[in-house]
Amino acid sequence: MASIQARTESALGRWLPAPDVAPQRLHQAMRYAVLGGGKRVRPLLCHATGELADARPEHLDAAACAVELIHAYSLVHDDLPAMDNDVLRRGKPTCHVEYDEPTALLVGDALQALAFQLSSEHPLGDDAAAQLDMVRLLAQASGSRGMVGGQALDLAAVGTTLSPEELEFMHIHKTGALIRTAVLLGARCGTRLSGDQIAHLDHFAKVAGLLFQVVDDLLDSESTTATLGKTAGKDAMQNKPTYVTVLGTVRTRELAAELQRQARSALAPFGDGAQRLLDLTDFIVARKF
Ligand code: GRG
Repeated sequence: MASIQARTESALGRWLPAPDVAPQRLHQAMRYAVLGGGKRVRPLLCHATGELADARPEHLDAAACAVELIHAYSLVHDDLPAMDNDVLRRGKPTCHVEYDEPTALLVGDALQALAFQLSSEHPLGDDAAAQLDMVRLLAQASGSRGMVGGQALDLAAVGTTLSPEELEFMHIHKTGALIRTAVLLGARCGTRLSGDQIAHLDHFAKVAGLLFQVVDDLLDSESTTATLGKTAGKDAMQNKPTYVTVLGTVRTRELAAELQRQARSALAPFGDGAQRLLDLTDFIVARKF
């Protein structure tokens, strides 16, 4: 994990515009928002799946970094006063606090554009038609039928109650869509996997995305700001429905355990080859931030 995290950090550092290139302040803010923090869960999933598919590491770097840039943009925009209004992210002041609101808005816009430049400019595999479809997948997962749609539902849910099904629908989009795409892009960077095998991985990815969010809700309600590196208890403070408020802590823990079992069993057909994805599933559950 540490070597993929380091590899991702260095690839992101290379692909982000240099801090001394004009407009310097914007480029510095982009680097501030992306580098030196974050668990890099999506790149880790992309590389682990790509290994199963015999993908070339340099192709996986481009796919993994494109997903991570979309993720970083979403965090910068989510933290803005118009949305979650948060001052702490990855243990440091949020982008709009360190810089200013207009800059943070532009940072998110520019990171999103960079993700699509990267995924269309650098080879993600040896087949141009497959690459075009991968760029399409990333766009779909990022947009109104994916992450942005989930965020719209999240904002609309403030002060309301949701059924468990509505909550799941929101999280499958807000958090799950990009996690799923990290896995699918990893699989598609290689050529070794059959359609059936990709379908198993897709099932794994959907469950893992939801599991990630269920654990996130538990952490938000049970952990501290110092450990999380972001404001703890934010969901309750903002009167947002979460798994903890909808199901209660005990049932949320049971749900996490059940999703962890489902994710592991979706990987069973791959035997030992899926060890890194199994380890990442356990990491998603055991993580402290
Ligand atoms: C603003 C378009 C737009 C979308 C925002 C992802 C998101 C949608 C908002 C983030 C708010 C949030 C707490 C979501 C829950 C799950 C999540 C994505 C947590 C943060 O991801 P991690 O834990 O973060 O992977 P690091 O910092 O490790 O990269």
